[in-house]
Amino acid sequence: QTKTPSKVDNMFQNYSHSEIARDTATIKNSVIMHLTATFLRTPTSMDSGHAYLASAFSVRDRLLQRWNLTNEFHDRMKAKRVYYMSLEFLIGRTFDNALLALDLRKEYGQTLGEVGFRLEDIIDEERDAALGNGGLGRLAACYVDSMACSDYPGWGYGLRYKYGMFQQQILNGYQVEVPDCWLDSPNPWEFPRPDVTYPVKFYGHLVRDPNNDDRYIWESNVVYDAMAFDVPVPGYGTTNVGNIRLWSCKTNSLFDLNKFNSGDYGGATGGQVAAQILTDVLYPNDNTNDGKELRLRQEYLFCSATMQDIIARFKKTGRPMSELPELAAIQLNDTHPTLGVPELMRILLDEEEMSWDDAWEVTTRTFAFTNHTILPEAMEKWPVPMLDKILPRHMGIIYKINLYFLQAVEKRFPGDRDLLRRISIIEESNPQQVRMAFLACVGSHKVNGVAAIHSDIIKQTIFKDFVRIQGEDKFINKTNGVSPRRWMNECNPDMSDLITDVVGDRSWVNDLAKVKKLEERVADEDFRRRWWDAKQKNKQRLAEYILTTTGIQVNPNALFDVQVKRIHEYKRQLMNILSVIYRYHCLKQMTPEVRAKELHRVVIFAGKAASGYWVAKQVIKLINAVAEVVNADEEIGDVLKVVFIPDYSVTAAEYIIPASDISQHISTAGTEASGTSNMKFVLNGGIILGTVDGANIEIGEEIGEEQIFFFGCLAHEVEDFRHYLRFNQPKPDDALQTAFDMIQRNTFGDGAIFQPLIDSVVRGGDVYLLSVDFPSYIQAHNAVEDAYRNREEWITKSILSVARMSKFSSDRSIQEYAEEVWNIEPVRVTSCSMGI
Ligand code: GPQ
Repeated sequence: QTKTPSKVDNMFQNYSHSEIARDTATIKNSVIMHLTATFLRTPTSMDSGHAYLASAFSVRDRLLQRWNLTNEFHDRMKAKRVYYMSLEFLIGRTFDNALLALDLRKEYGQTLGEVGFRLEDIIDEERDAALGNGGLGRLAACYVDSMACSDYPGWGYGLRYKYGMFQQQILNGYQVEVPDCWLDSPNPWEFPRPDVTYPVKFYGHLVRDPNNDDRYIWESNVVYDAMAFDVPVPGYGTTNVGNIRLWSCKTNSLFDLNKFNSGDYGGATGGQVAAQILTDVLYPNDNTNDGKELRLRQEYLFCSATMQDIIARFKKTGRPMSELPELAAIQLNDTHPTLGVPELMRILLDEEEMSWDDAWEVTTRTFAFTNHTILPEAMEKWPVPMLDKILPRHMGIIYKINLYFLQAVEKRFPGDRDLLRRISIIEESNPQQVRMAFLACVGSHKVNGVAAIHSDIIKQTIFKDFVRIQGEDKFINKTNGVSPRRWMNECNPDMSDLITDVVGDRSWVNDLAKVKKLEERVADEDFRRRWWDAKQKNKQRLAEYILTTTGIQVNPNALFDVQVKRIHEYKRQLMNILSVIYRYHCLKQMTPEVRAKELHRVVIFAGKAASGYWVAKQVIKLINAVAEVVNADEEIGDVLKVVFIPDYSVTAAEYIIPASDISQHISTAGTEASGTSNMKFVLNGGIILGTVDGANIEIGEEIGEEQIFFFGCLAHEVEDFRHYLRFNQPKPDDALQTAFDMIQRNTFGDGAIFQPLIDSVVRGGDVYLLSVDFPSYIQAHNAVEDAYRNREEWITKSILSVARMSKFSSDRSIQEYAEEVWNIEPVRVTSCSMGI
């Protein structure tokens, strides 16, 4: 049946002109409607869980209208879209974010108040969507937020894991992992799209097309269906609503009725189990690659469904395949989605019957690649035999990409066999391995790092030869950023209200350059006091959170010293806790009178360790062991408290970050590609204690060196130190030695448990240079302490920092990507513009 376009247009136009009413009476009705009709409850039997669900569904109705409109509009405009491909989206909660974006927070607060609930409690009912590990996944979430808020037609693509990032419990000081069953209750923030489903093949064999040398037919009877779930990304200050499309493996068709009828019940569902497991779990590795076959199949399911979807959408425009790069830009968030490159080649060659050269041109003009680490253990490599078995066609395509690439290089640099060995996409190890970073690089027209220093380092290390071969211009920098919506306006309402007072309105939330105006108020006594009070209130809130999550009572007037991030040796939580041990030692040496004059301090840790990362888990145990002893020491009292907050998450970060006085970003120089929480802390008026690494450097440049405490060796010195320490015993200074001695003397329980941590420094070559940086680290701590004692100086630092941080809005990052990588422009959706 065909539709009459004009009639449909009119209907849609009328609908989109009539934004759903926002008065509290209508809102209340819609909440009650969902309560009764969607959840079969009544107002009398409503608990806070259902109050959340009913309110969320009612907010979602309002969002949906804009969402539909956005997609319809972009389709009609044939706007070029960017597709951000990422195996991780660390979204967190959506309800509060949507309320703020729609400017309905007050109305919903009032409505919920009328039926006896506090908005804050209802917000707390929502579970995090934790489909990511750490910085890389959260960056993806900030980037789709910025695309939505800046009116860029952009979509995220990812996987809908049934179990997200595991929940961390602490038992006897050790991390215990508990599955994150986040989909157990209804999820208002996703839309199943059973009609958007693609078949994805695995295994099988190839048949060559006798009439076309570039073309193969891939025959396989292992075919899984990937089904789309769409997650709305509310734009703030715009009607634009972005989309994250997440794939889930659909298993219905894999039920074997014949086996069932013959009584083989296990066999009947076996195919379903094998398929479903593909999108069951998020791999909990941050900055490490474990090379599991299931992960490879996950990556391919993701890439294949995404590429099929992008091409299906493109085809609706009626334009020839050669014009794909005019309408689609694809960003690879690290190497995890790199199979998208050979998958696009496969579709163009085998299904669209393009020539190799044309297909390759389209592919490289479409893809761009972001590298997020140079840690060797994180580099993705897949054994050739594994790839060949699971994806025979792709292995063939990768061989050919490599062959043509090496031939071109050989032509330009004849006879340099060592160069060819170094840059080959296939590593000549046993077995051979596919180097995914090289494949991503060769398959893309732009390659970028995530902070200036990191982008320089990758040009001098992993991509050095590629810079020479493919030219300097291909390798660029895009310094990361974070969303001011979530990381200021939402998580820090008091500071945000203050900024709004200074700016005159809330437009700074989408235009962070306006915070510059804070500088004018730095000498205003009243303002300074309110600024301090806002921080104190956040610290009070965190103190309550700490009490409920750990049972530890902390004094909100103490200095809050925070290190929250994934637990990793390169991030050096070990160095931090060793300095705490040393501080404890010093305090114990003092007379009570002297000790009473010491600055009171709460040292706060949080973060998860990958399940298989034993050393990181021992660090968690050490932190908890130290906390137990220090916190129980009556002589010490409030002068020093140590807290490990369990189950770090986006939501926990929203409590912790606004409450920090000082936060630590202390990776060995050259190892933290960028860091993004460093930006969040400073945007919330906190000061950084950090190494000269990642985005710390650019933060220092922007806010001024008086506002940041740097210490430690520099990136270019690291190699020499490491070389020295490979052949010489490290020499811990007295402070570090004291900390080791205290552990070994069983001050924190059985010291033998922690001997491997000490050995990693004194016997294992001290790869992360704790012994090198410890003296300057302690000095920096002392400098922080002196500065904090001077409250007026501290407030000045805090205000000036926030005022100068606008560079680190993800809106700036996205604008740079849009202009220099994706070549896309904002498309402002208005209900009127539907008329054209
Ligand atoms: N990052 Cl490779 C992750 O969070 N996980 C990863 O697997 C890799 C990188 C981080 C990186 O460590 C941080 O320095 C960055 O700020 C972040 O990606 C976003 O670029």
